Amino acid sequence: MAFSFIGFGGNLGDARQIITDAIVCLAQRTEVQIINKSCFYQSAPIDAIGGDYINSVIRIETDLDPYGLLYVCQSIEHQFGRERPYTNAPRTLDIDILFYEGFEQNQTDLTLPHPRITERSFVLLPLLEIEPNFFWPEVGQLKDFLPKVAHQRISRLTCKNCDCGQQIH
Ligand code: PH2
Ligand code: MG
Ligand code: MG
Repeated sequence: MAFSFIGFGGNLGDARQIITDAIVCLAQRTEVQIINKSCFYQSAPIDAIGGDYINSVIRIETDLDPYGLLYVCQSIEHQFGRERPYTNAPRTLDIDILFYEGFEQNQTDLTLPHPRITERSFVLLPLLEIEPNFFWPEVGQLKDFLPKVAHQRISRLTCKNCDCGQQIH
């Protein structure tokens, strides 16, 4: 059993609903347990065109190996109509494995940890919401990277089960 963080993003269609449904699909897999879910965040597109994104991060525990988990994530993307006409094109659903316990590699089909975690507020803020002291030996405390992304527009959206909703920056 390993823990892993997974990031969700989308900027086509009802992205909040799509991400909610995609998390349900993941939770239905017997090899995946959802441990924690962040709120939804609305973020300006980074290195991409199109409308604002909805983003969220979850922590899971899983019996799947990294490639097994990648396969499951890609099949859920496909199920929700993900198309890849060009790099960073607007999308209904993007599911990225951000971190997989004890696993590091740099391959075109799967690079872990995700190479841009520390550069993107839409990953850092939801991840730190559910794991405020996340420490990654090669990189250090994740929260130390927040000042570098402070210029990226993002706001936490109001959820049903928490009293969030304040503007972050
Ligand atoms: N995903 C990208 C590129 N840019 N920008 C935001 N705000 N949110 C995303 O999920 C996102 C992005 C490529 O996966
Ligand atoms: Mg992505
Ligand atoms: Mg992706």
